[in-house]
Amino acid sequence: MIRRSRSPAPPGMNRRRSRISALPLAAVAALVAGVAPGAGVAATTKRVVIKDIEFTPATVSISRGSKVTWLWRDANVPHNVASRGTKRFRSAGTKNTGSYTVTFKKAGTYRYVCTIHANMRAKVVVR
Ligand SMILES: [Cu+2]
Repeated sequence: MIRRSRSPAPPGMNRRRSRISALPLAAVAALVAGVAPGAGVAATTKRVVIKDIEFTPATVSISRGSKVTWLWRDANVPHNVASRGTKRFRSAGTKNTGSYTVTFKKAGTYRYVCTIHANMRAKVVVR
């Protein structure tokens, strides 16, 4: 049911309405400006898809404080995510579905593998 106002809209109403609809735009602009605590660069989350016995993309570049989320998309082949060297991160066990997220706080190159498929190698570059 539609409720109609009995009196016609007062003059200036259209202008007031457009000013109100401009408010969310200002909020979006503030988000785009990316006010990140501490660092001057906005934190982001990048995705790596695990499919066809590959990490795609093989290299992701992010800024410090950003995240990488790995998404398991190989229904019939289990995989894992395991860092190499001293910078450690490792997904729990091997699996076929789900996701795993790591927050990278320090700059550097983080190489990782799937421990059951020797050819599955990739890296995260944090600036
Ligand atoms: Cu694998």
